[in-house]
Amino acid sequence: MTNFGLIDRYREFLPVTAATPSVSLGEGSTPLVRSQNIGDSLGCKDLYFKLEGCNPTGSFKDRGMVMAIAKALEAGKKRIICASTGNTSAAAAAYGARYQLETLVLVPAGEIALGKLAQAMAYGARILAVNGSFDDALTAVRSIVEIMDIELVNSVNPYRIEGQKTGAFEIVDELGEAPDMLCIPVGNAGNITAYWKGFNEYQSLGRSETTPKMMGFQAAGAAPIVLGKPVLKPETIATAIRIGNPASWEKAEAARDESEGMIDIVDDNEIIDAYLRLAREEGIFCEPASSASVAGLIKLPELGVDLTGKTIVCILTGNGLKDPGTAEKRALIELEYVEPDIDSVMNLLNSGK
Ligand code: AN7
Repeated sequence: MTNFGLIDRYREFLPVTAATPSVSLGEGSTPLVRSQNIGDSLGCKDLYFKLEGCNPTGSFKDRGMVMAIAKALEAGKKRIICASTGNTSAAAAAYGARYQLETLVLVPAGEIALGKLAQAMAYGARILAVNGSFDDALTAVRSIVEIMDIELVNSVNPYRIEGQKTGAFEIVDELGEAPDMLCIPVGNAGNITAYWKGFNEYQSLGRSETTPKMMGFQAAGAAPIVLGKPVLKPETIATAIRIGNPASWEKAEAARDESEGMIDIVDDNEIIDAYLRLAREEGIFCEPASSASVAGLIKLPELGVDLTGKTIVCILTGNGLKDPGTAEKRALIELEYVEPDIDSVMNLLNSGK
């Protein structure tokens, strides 16, 4: 099959009919990589990272987008729109281009990572940089769809959640059982909602006996769910989750409460420490928002959560290449300039530096 994506793989669990067009960019089936160093240092039995940055546009958003686009095409839509901190816009622009839908993305001006903006440009979307936050952009988009014939592809579109729940299916299919805990970054809260839905559906179907505790993590400057009130000016180095008023707020709380999990805070230093540990101890380069899941996991023992003997999966939502600016600033290693001959190289290496 040339188009083997997640709709083909999980068709029976998705809202797909004979009328739903076959849509795929080869998303899903991402690697579940066992931790080589961090898991042991924390004393967990098994720690895995799900590399959602291996999706076609470099983030988990492709899982939801493929489903939203299939249903938009099925409904005869010609245009799509989203607000985005970057990854949703990249995914919308890619699938929009592939299926010839006019794509309009609203992003907070000056606040999205360079790689994501480059993607939206390359895929040829129309990009409106709004003078405001992601939350302002989403509010605008929700009003626009009231008066324009254009499909909303943010995660308030239920098909996005349907597609994203397949991440949970893949984990259970691969491990043969649900993990004890799932650690996941929380921004607009669509993904934690989707994973919880997926784990529950698989359990009802008898594919797993248990469901995991859902451990969500927000950035300290953008933690409305933890604080219990919207954050008007969210601030964090993890621009993907710089969100002050998540659309799926109640559903995230339900996932937390029903699973007996938690939603907690990680600050920017903890996010960057985890980001560097993932790169330097695991060989995994994810974006800062993604490493919030691991920053949170690293904090759990301090919060009194016992990790001994536990099987844990951290969702690494996006690729590190999305945000070269943060790598340059926070993972900087000085280049050592040298002439291209053996003596110069050896002199430099022996200079005791
Ligand atoms: C890498 O692209 O909201 O809690 O507009 O890009 O489901 O919002 C991105 C969110 C985590 C948070 N990790 O997921 C957008 C956007 C990365 C992300 C999240 C996002 P949700």
